[in-house]
Amino acid sequence: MSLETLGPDCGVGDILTVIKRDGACIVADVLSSETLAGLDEGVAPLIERTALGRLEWAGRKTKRTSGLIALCPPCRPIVTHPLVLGAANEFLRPYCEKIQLNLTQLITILPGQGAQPLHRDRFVWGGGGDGFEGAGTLPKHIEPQFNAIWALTDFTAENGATQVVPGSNEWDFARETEPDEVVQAEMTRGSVLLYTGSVIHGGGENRSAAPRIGMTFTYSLAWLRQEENQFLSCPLDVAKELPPDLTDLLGYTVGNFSLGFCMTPAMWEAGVDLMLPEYALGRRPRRPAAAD
Ligand SMILES: O=C(O)CCC(=O)C(=O)O
Ligand SMILES: [Fe+2]
Repeated sequence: MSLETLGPDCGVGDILTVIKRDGACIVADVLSSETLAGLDEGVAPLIERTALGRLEWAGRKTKRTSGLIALCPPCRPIVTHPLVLGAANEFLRPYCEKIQLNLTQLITILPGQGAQPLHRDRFVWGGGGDGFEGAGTLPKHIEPQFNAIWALTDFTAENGATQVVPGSNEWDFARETEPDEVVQAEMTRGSVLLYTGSVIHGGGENRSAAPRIGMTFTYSLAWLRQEENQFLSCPLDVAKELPPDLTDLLGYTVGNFSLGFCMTPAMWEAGVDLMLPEYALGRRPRRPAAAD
């Protein structure tokens, strides 16, 4: 078993075909060398200043840098990359009216870091197994999440390329993974691993002498709580300067109908009568809301 790797000219439909079957696929060589150079410049000082993980599960020789929308301007256009955002929208559309940005994180796996326990990301919303035991979960037929991990270094079997269990998105949650069912997402720098919230995966062991750097942006149904609180990670004063396609993804818009309406003190003072988050950014909503 292996992960299917699509070329950079693939379309959303090609991605969806593989993702629905395997729960994951790689799109090779998506980012240009100029884009990668800009990202390197933006992320290097952030990674430098990020502390090592404090929990075994997250990795004590792993650095996790979140808050990327506010902290790292070169990351912003990657979040709205048309191919990945198109695939995220298409994959999640059966379960929602809108999608949102769920989490931003640089994952720097340093030499000597062991493999992360295998897991399903969807269990952040509750559910069984793999370290996320808890009461309640989303019904299995709802796909809550679509993920991208962009390779900022090559991802190799030695340096901790993400481990993935293709097809496990269809498994019963209780089924155990056999070692020969695990493959690694080996890919060149500038490629992206796409995978669903339901597929079993985890960071790989870094047996090399250099860090493995992944930049992950995950997307979820806009009616779910975001894993990373984007309103605190990217507060109003920063969000005001960002393009609407990005602020919509952060959640500075309603999730549907009235979901996520607001009345800030400034909106109150200004006598704004439509309680839509766009007004908090000093903008008019792009589309009239159903609540008008
Ligand atoms: O770093 C990776 O390759 C995957 C990390 C991951 O799955 C996670 O932190 O949830
Ligand atoms: Fe994960």
